[in-house]
Amino acid sequence: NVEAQLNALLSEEGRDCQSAVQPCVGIIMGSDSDLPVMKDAARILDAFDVPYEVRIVSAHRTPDVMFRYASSAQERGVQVIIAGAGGAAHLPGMVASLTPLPVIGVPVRASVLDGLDSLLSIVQMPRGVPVATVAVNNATNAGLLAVRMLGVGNPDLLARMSQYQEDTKEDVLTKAEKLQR
Ligand code: RP5
Repeated sequence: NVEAQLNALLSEEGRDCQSAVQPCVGIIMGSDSDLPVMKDAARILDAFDVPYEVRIVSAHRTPDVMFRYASSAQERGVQVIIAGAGGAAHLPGMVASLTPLPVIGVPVRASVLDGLDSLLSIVQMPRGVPVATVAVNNATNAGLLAVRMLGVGNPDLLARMSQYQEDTKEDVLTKAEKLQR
């Protein structure tokens, strides 16, 4: 069930969201079936020590919950929302329409159309309601983008992002060197 999966996710990461300091990022998803993809965003936020909350919020199954979540996020101190959904993935766009906060959309590969349906649903937002869309199933990039957004007002966080980029570069160079031997 959802609770068991969330608890497993949170204990795996050693983080108890309930007792964490004020969450800066809201990670939401349309279904617990999105969790295997969306936990990658949580992993990144853990790595950067960014507090977050995780919620199942469905645009079409629990529209009232979605409305309450999105319209109260700013006053609760959330600064960025990462929203993942599959199929007719209207969750990120609906949430973006209910809050002035930046919303990052994660298209989840969840149907026979291999995620293209989710991607187009999220990326093709009409003018006026932006959703920053990452690649299909790429919640890692959603987490990284959230860290960069928060880093604009947090020089320490931005410095850690620079270090992450440096580490990524070193990792690639090391692998390339090994291949050449
Ligand atoms: C969407 O429908 C969810 O985001 C999920 O990706 C997809 C399938 O949901 P389940 O039928 O697995 O609950 O709302």
